[in-house]
Amino acid sequence: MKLYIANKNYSSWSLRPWVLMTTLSLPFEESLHPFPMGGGPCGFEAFSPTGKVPVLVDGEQTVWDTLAIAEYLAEQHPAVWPADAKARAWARSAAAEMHSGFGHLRHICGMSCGVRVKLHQPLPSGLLSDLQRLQTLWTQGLQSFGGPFLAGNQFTAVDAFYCPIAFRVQTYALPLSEVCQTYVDNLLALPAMQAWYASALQEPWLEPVHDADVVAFGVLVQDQRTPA
Ligand SMILES: N[C@@H](CCC(=O)N[C@@H](CS)C(=O)NCC(=O)O)C(=O)O
Repeated sequence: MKLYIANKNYSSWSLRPWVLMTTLSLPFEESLHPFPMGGGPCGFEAFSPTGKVPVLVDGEQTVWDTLAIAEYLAEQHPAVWPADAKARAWARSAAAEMHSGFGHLRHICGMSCGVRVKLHQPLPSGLLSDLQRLQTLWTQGLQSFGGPFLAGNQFTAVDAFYCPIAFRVQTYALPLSEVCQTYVDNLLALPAMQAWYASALQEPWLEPVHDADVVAFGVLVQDQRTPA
């Protein structure tokens, strides 16, 4: 299988299947295509029907969109979703909620793994309501299924869907309850997350449009990137 992704520093959607496949040891070849410097067409149409990443290619089969990739993988690898039916239904709901929701959080706190940003105070009300919903959801999962992952004791697709949030919490120092911060710390400590982060820091493509978006609601306090 070949997984097409964009910059590890910025591409939150790319991270989801990458961290899922890496953590579950599903073999794949990575094909990374950086965003064009300064904006403009990405050229992803060469391999992606939507011009977006991620895209999974398995022989003759092309699968685009993160949720579809998770379901495609699950057909061959049941460990993608929790074994327990109740946990599985909850996990699918929570992953779908991430897929179509948390718009304020995604807009205000664009992913940039290698930087640290202090958000202007007070935090926008939309961001606060997304954070409240996020914590209600995470706490419910962690308590209902026993942790340390959202739907039980195994890392599954629902955790992969929230991995970009872990990097955002780190970048923007988002305020979370102790239970939710511990979950974030667990995600950040995963070998796959550490590997993604290390690569993100070394990427040579410091893209000005993404970098401007990241400080649209705050100020840059640290840039840990060391472009190779
Ligand atoms: N719903 C899509 C979203 C994919 C997406 O927006 N990807 C971004 C990168 S993180 C992209 O390819 N942007 C390029 C563009 O829009 O031209 C999915 O889940 O895969």
